Amino acid sequence: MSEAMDSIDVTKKGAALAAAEAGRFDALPIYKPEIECASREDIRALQLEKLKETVAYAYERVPYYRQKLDEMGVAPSDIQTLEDVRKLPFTDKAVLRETFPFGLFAVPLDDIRELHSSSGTTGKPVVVGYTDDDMDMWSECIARLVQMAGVVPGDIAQMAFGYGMFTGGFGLHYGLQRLGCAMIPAGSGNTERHIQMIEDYGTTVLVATPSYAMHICEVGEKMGYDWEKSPLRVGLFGGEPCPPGLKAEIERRMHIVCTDNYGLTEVMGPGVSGECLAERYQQHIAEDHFLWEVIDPETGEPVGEGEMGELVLTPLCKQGIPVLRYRTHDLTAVHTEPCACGRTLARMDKVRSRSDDMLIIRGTNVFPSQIEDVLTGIEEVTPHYHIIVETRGGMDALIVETELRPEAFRDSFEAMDALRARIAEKLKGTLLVAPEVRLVEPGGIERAIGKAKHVDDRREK
Ligand code: DLL
Repeated sequence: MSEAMDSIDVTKKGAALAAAEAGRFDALPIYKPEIECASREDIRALQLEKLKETVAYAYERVPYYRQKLDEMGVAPSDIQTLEDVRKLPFTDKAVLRETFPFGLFAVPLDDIRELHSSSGTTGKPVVVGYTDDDMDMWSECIARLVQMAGVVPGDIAQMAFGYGMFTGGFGLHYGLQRLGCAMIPAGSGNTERHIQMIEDYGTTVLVATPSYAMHICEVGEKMGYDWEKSPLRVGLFGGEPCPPGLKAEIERRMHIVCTDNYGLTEVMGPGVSGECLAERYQQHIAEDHFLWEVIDPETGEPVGEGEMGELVLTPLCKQGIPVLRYRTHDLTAVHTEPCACGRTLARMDKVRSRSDDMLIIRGTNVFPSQIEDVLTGIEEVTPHYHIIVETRGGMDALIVETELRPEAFRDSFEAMDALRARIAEKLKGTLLVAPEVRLVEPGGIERAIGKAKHVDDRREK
């Protein structure tokens, strides 16, 4: 532990979190300061060098990109500045599906050590492959972000993501081991056993989707488990949006510090960005491995610095599958001013919505995150909700199911109806569409053990 830690009161939370709470970010170790704290000029120079290599590599080795660039009249040597990335074609999920399974691979299968895939709901899955070097880079990106989140070597980390083809389980597993943690590969599900293991093995770090962490919290409370006395101190969340209200509720009820990390299968899996302990609603991007752009999803043109748009990522020097300008559909804004934690890596705002999860209800655009924000501001209901859209008499009908907290439950029909009307009114004020609100009894909304599915669009197509 660094000398700067000596003056800090180390609580159950552990030295790293205690330092963060005291605002002593100088006392927190940084995994790779030569990159994470490099000057913006050095980061951009490194990105340019790697971008040139990536484009040449994709052109040489992937027939799809060679053909695409030839059609566009672009040669790898045309990439002379970072802005030249705009000369390159976008890649979207459809391309990865059309080339299923190995069409975009740049190396023979002999050189692939691991395959993962993302299922999606329709069509073929997206398959990605990692070489030895890719695996090494993946583990390092995650080691960096877990250290950023207050995890330290010697921590005992319990995995509540599913293993298997999902990138979340193995990705975090390798990265936590790289940092020097002991892994408990519990996997998702069997919630009571998770709680028992936290107690028996002295687990200090829990890796889960925020939805599943909330469920683990509730099941523990029902079992009479005292989270305050639990050895657990860090929650590493990812794989789905983590609204501020949900995060605050989990932190309060489980007595842990939670951070969020982001990534997607097509460009690597988890490890693209992670939240530090200073700036709690943004995530540092591993810019030495990912070139980011933020574009207007309609026009494909870049938006101004710090403005909200769709995140586009180009992994830099990934060997298994080089992907150029991947359109994530995730909406965020990126900021480059220095962070109090000492890192200079750009920060992206937490992803709350995707450009493709917008619902158009009777002509009005509605994002599920807007509904979530209204509900988290109402103290009588839990963070669990479900949105149904159906066609009634040829019109769109929006139904919001929200779950009552046990203490908010009243015997009187009038009291419940008044609450329901108040929630409907608040939602209408924000969405400009009148929803039907259904109050569901405590525990009545199905819990997710992975990513929560909040929307059920049953409209006639
Ligand atoms: O969810 C990778 C991952 C696993 C990241 C575990 C972090 C932790 P996919 O299954 O391909 O990969 O889903 C990727 O999930 O485009 C986002 O829409 C969403 N997503 C992932 N992490 C976050 C996050 C993994 N922290 C898609 N916040 C992405 C918001 C997230 N959305």
